[in-house]
Amino acid sequence: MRIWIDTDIGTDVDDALALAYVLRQPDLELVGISTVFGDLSIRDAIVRRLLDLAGAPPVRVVTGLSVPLTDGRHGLLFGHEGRAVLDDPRPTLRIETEPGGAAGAEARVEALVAGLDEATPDLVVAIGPLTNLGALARAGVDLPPLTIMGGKFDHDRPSGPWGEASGRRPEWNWYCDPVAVQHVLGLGERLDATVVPAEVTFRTGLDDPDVHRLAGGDRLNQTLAALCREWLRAQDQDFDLPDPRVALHDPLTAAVLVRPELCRWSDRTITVDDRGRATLLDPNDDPVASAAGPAGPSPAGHRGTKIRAAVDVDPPAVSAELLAVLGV
Ligand SMILES: [Ca+2]
Repeated sequence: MRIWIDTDIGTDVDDALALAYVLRQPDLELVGISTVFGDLSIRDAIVRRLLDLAGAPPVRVVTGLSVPLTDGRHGLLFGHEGRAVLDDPRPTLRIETEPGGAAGAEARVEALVAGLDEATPDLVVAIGPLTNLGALARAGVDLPPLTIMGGKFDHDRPSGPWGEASGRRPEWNWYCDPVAVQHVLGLGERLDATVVPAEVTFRTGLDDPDVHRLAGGDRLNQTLAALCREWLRAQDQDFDLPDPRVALHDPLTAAVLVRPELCRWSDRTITVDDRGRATLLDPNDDPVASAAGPAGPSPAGHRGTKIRAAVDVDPPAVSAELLAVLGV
């Protein structure tokens, strides 16, 4: 299966773990990568460093859009990005205008179109804010089938690093650029999307012995272990979170391409509001759907989009699959 990854690699360690998984999973062929959201010089450099550490064959890396399509949202980094993998990284923490202005943005969208056309992926794994894909949808470009990490459909199930209080907080990727999500969902019947939402992904994780196993592996795995520890340190010291952990949001989203049995799946009809809060429009008798409560406001002219969503996961099987493919 030919895979393109669209990623905000560098903030949470899970994008790096997903990239390594795709590189080492023999049933997946990585044919291209695009970066998105914030200081992309840092994200591009991390991609190239990990490709080098993996001894991967040359693969195209396309620099995407730094600034969300949504007014008032900015491209954000937190300051720890690049540590443990780059020499002396100095990320720009906040980007409010697209580098090169409108012409720069247009050139990067054209580069994305050209890259996807040449790479002919069977599928795009979208593991960051949907800015790049939303810009393509807005430009009328047909997208390959998507597998997306994002959204939260069960708002009553606590999920996320902020614990109980985060129950009604939108999921990060979709919060960062809700207009981009609306453009992607606005493709309607032209969209073939599988979504792995936060209430599922937050149940997965690597524990300390797992990270220790990575540290005993090859250079790529040693770097992944160092990135895991940097992410745990950032959660503890920079974000002051009570329960730092390495959740496997993005590796799970990649792994279901070859191991769909890691999750239980259901067809859904969803909409996303202007804050990035997802709502199910097909409650039926499903306990997950009915827990989401009444449908929220729909974007103008948008009556919901059919997707396939993960609704349950086997967490130990996810970490076991990741570590097995990474060879530790
Ligand atoms: Ca990500």
